[in-house]
Amino acid sequence: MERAFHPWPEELARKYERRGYWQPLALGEQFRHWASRHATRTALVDGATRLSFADLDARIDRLAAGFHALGLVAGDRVLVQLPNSAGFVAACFALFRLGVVPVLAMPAQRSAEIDALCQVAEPAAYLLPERFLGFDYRPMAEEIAARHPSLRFLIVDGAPGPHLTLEGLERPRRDFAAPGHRDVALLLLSGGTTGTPKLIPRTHADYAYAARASAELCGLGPDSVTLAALPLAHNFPLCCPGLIGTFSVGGTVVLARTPGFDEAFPLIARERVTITALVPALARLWTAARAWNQDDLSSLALLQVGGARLEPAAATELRAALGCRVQQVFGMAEGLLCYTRPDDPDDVVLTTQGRPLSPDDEVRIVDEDGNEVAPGESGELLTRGPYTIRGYYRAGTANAASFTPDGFYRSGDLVRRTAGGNLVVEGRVKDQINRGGEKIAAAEIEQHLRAHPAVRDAAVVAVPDPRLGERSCAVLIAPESQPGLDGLHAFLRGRGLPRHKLPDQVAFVRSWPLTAIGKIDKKQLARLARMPEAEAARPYL
Ligand code: OOB
Repeated sequence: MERAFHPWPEELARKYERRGYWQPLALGEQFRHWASRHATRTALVDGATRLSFADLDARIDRLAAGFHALGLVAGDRVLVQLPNSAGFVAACFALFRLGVVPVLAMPAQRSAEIDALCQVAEPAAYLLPERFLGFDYRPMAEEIAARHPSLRFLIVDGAPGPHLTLEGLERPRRDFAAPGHRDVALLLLSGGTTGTPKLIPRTHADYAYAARASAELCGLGPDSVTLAALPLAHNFPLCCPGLIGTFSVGGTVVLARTPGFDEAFPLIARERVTITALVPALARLWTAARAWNQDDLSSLALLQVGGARLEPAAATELRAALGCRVQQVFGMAEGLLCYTRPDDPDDVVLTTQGRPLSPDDEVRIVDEDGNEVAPGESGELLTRGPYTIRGYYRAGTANAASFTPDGFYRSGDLVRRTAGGNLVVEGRVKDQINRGGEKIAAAEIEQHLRAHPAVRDAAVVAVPDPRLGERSCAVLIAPESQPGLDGLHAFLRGRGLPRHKLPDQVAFVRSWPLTAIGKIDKKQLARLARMPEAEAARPYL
């Protein structure tokens, strides 16, 4: 089996501990510590359910005992595909307590991706909702369990059926040996650039550090109320500072099932939410809704926006529409987090993506040959530091493409540094589409398209889009018959792809334009996809 985890060099690990970044506590014990300090305060609001820190801590203990009774042991993996819910939160921390590693899948993911995750992570259990947004997860989970012998348990958060339920697992509290703080705590999904998913092993110590330092940077305290609007399986609402950062200071986390303003605005008004995180595509929708929406959003002090480029004009409008400060967040599940600071001047907040969180984050901006560019020039961002991984989980030789020999992560983002030290994201060199903050690896979709009987070859490119930032266009060579978008969608759904990975438009070419070294020239294809005729061929948006 490939190496699961690439630790930091010992000398650096000791330095991060000496500097207090890495605390000698696993996340489950961290929560116990926070809960003892803030026992009676409200930790979590999920619909009509309100849990104090003590309530949540007790539920986590009962669930940990339940997972243990199933025979799950430290180092095992459990696939968690739950929407934002108390069950998600309690289950993750229960797994942290045992040293069992949650693999966080998005609720929107479907069988092709879940299959691929199971192949890499070989989880022992799969935690799923009964239904969410009209989709019944149980038949999908049953099919997946039939294909992956590692999966011993399907655990449903919901009504009892033939499967175990999360509630039914709970057992009386007992003590377990806590995992080490340098051990892997959880596996996050990478946006990816290849046909196979990459998993990001985050340790207890590094993840807790990112959450605590982010909470401090954002000025969170016990009176902070954080709305988790984006799916918690994403690093941004989970840890930047998100749920974990809010818990670390005794604040309250309010859960929304979906990030739409129709659900979020009434929650902000009712719970007096002070901070939340969004991607730019949603920020635009929230801005537009304020033209007529009357909910009282006066409690909202800080709106964080990240995951994709936020245009300065959109940032200005957002601030005016919601009447709060805006913070740009340029982050990645692999680690590095850049933030504009709450007291930064307007031009920094509106036109840059901020600067690194930690004094020990190292950033290099390099040209194609790996040489550092002149100050102010743009180049690829490479980074390493106290909460940036040194390798993907079980990725073997693929890590050589994503990390330099001296441990820098190659982000694939093109950035430049302003004179004030802030970063501006100018583009990317990775073959990815950033569709409203959801990352799509072109190679993954191309691989599926090539399986279509009429398709000889396929390339997927990004097209600028006013609502999503970018949408996807499939460019196909299909000499015999040209499949329409409807047919392609049906085909790709049948192969287990989720809605957001289906191409938004399709175009055809007879042969590929090639670059000087003979690669498919995707820049040319993107120009083709932007032409009016191609635009007309996109009924789906
Ligand atoms: C966040 O994490 P991921 O892992 O889904 O995606 C990371 C990539 C970055 O490499 C960059 O390409 C893009 O998303 N990105 C941005 C951006 N923030 C992320 N591009 C332009 N402007 C920004 N502000 O997306 C993520 C993780 C933690 C916090 C926030 C976002």
